[in-house]
Amino acid sequence: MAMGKIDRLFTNAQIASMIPAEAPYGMDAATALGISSGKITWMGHLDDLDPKTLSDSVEVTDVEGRCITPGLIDCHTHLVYAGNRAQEFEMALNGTSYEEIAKKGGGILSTVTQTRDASEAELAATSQPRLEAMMACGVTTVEIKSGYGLDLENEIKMLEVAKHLGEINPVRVKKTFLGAHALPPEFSGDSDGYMAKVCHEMLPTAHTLGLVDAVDAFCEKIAFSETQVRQLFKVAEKLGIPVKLHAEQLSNLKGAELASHFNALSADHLEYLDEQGVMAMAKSGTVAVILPGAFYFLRETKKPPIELLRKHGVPIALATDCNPGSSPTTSPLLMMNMAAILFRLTPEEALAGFTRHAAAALGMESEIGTLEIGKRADLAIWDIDHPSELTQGIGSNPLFLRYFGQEYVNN
Ligand code: DI6
Ligand code: FE
Repeated sequence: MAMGKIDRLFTNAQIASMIPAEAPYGMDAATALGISSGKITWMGHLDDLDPKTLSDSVEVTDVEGRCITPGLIDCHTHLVYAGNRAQEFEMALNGTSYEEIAKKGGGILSTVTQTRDASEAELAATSQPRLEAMMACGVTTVEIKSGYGLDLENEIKMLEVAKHLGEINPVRVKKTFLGAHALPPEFSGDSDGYMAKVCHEMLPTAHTLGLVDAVDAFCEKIAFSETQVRQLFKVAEKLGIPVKLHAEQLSNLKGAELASHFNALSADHLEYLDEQGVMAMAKSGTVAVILPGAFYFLRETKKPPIELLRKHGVPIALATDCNPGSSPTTSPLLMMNMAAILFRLTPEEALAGFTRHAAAALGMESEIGTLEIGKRADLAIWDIDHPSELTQGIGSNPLFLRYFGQEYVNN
């Protein structure tokens, strides 16, 4: 066998491969799964397994009828930050809007101040428990954005911390440069000047340091215009870095169309997305990343156009958007429940949103996101009878164990 003998075998499982097939959840028939050197190399029935393909030291785990899904992928997070914004939460409950808080120098900028003040070690230490909480929910891949540094030194510090967290934890971290998240106070009144710095200094330097897997921006009236984002995306294109965009979260600036024009991996939030934007995304294969946590927390009432996304065949991913201001959560499972209750996603769509489609939103669909021969052995094993239970529970966590590559992690 080209990939080596099976060194790890899970038996007696219900395998929800999430491969699009006629069977719901891709639960075709396989009840056992074999792994060699961190990759899936065999799926089927134990009776059909040729013992010669097993390594002498194979470790076998009988999961006693439990459900195996692909490890969850959180494709949109701002997990690295310092401090918290509980006091703004209180202001919001007293009637101040998110936009008003941002204009008063609160919002994103208050996290910027706290993040700038933190050392690399402090930032890593304060972010680590959030990553642990995600792993405890079955997450095996997480995207982490910069965007609370907003200058060269601090954006790089954030990306270094994200990279470091991926090195010291059994989880895959993808790093996204979000220098164009908000206007830093020192550039007040000069957003073009800041965007020029982002384009010509910050992004190229972070890229040269190998810290940028994708480029993101916040296209919104309180952030950056379509023209400014276009400028950034042109630079990303030249550097060969894929793009994604916070688009149509608070208003419709046609961000999704712009992102699609640059063949973006994803356009995210999308509450104010219209059919033209949906069609542009369908054409470019851009994934719609829906963030129910931010919708819920900001008490938004305009729902993302799920029916239009379905109609035009745009893949729908879900993510936590883990951040201190608009979505303070580390629970993909809670997001799946919210997506079902608030937006009427089916439980199968919700799970696809944290597996197959999330992989596509990171440009990693050939490596992760489904249980298939040749893909990484990133598994979540759940103490449930059927995968619909993952979406039905409100804040429950039936994770039995998580398997990441060669490491066996029992949470
Ligand atoms: N949209 C959001 O919901 C987050 N960023 C963004 O562009 C909010 C981030 C924060 O408030 O700290
Ligand atoms: Fe976000």
